Amino acid sequence: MAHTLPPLPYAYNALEPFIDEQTMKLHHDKHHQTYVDKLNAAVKGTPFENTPVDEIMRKLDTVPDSIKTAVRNHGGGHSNHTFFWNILAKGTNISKHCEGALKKNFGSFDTFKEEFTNSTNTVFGSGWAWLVSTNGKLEIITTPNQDSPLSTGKVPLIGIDVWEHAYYLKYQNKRAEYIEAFWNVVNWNEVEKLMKNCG
Ligand code: MN3
Repeated sequence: MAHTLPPLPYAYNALEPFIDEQTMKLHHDKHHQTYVDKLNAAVKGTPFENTPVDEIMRKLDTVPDSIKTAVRNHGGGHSNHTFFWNILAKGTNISKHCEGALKKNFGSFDTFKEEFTNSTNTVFGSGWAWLVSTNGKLEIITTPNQDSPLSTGKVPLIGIDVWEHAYYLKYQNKRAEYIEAFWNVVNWNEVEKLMKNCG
């Protein structure tokens, strides 16, 4: 079965005023759909047509060279955006467990937030910043374009899309304001679940 666009797990306006309805509509229905369509075009007639996208990204080095770049970009786009929608929600609180893990790895929640914000601000051009787990150790990384942390053996726990399409309608060139607003829509319940799964 071909890859399909998962429905947004909430209404387009659910993250207002931090992420606006119009951006969510375009971002999900147009940008994400395009990644899905182009991934399908690339993997048509190969076993990767029926492989869950996260699994494809984990074994990207087994993808034939002729389609590897397309799969890296569009499979990455599909995987990253599916992840992104799920870690967004308004009004959740960070759990004690989650806060403890961040404290252990970064010294304090505030230090983590500052380091994550700084890393996100320094992404040059289009890309993502992530909180990932690497064999249980938490770290902040950035990836260019649509590269997936899964392809380097990391488990994403938080991710922020800093492509201009993610914020330009509302924030224009003010990426720092978008990143500041992002902290209001981190779905800590989901982050907690992901953290527990990776130990
Ligand atoms: Mn995007």
